[in-house]
Amino acid sequence: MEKIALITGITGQDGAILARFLLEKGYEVHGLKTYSAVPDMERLEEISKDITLHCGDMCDGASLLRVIEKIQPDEIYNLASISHVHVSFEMPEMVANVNALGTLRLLEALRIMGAQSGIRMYQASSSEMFGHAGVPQNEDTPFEPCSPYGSAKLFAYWSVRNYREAYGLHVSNGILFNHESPLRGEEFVTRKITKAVCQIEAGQREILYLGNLNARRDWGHARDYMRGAWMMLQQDIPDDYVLATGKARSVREFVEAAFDETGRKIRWQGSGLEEQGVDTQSGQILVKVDPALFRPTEIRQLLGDASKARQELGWQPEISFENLVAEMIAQDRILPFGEKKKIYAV
Ligand code: G4F
Repeated sequence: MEKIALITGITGQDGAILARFLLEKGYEVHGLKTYSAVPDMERLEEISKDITLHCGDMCDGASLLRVIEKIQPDEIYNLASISHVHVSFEMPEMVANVNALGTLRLLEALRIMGAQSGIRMYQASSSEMFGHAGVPQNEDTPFEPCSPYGSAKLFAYWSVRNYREAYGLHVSNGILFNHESPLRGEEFVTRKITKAVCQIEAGQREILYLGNLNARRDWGHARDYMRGAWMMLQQDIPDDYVLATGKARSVREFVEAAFDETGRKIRWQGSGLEEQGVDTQSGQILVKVDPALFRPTEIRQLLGDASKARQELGWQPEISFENLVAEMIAQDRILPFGEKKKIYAV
């Protein structure tokens, strides 16, 4: 019989990628969609006929229970979140409500349904929870979050573990390091870079402004990571797993890789707020630093060790960093001027 999945946060990058993955596996896919005056359905356009959306919100526990009772899913993927770390410093209470209490509300709904319902839940936990912890980071690394986003995600993480132990629920945490794709929102650094690089290539823009160029992240491809999320729920025993590539690169290196795709080499000159990225051939200044883009506290480096997922799930990333950057550039090249794109066959 075909399995039924419910995805919260289905309109985001991961939701849209996971929905496609599950449809290909023959699942009946449902999504929770919050009310919005201007619905953000762009990423789901091509599969809109194949999925069923339900109105509900992570801040409304009754709506979560109602949707779960109605569709009786086999698997729930909790991807709903306010996911921008910088924004979490501006709206910490809202972020805690959605990311922390929202997960608690979902767990309460599962508790009411009872462990015998057999529903399995995946929680989108985040490497942001590691914060200032030393690298490499794995399931045993003590968390040291340093943003309201990281703290909220940590509350959700522990709630999942607590409900698993206390009520026997089949709930698992995926501790995912940064994962990107052409569907990534333009407010995140990778997509901001690839879009700007394509605009510069097309002569539509001169300069890319960035914040902390030294920050290092372990960047993988969202398609690999959503496959890993699914693999977690296929385990008989729920558990927590890190998904990561095991390689960290700086924002500066991501910039270089993106320009490289368009045939430009970047030379860095100056330091701190005065640092600039210059085209080695033309001498044109292409990258500058904008202090407004710095965060009140910043994670210097995230670098994951996914040995457990490799050994127990048989998971490993298949898409290289170079191919990720190339795919993002290729998609942003299609329409570099911000028009609506039809790029979602990822
Ligand atoms: O792309 P980012 O905004 O991602 P960040 O903060 O690492 O968070 C992402 O990954 C987490 C997993 O670790 C998720 F939980 C979270 O939801 C999200 O998906 O920033 C990456 C790095 C940061 O260090 C930031 O300070 O890039 C640095 N950065 C430098 N200039 C910039 C910019 N980030 C953004 N967004 N914009 C800039 O102009």
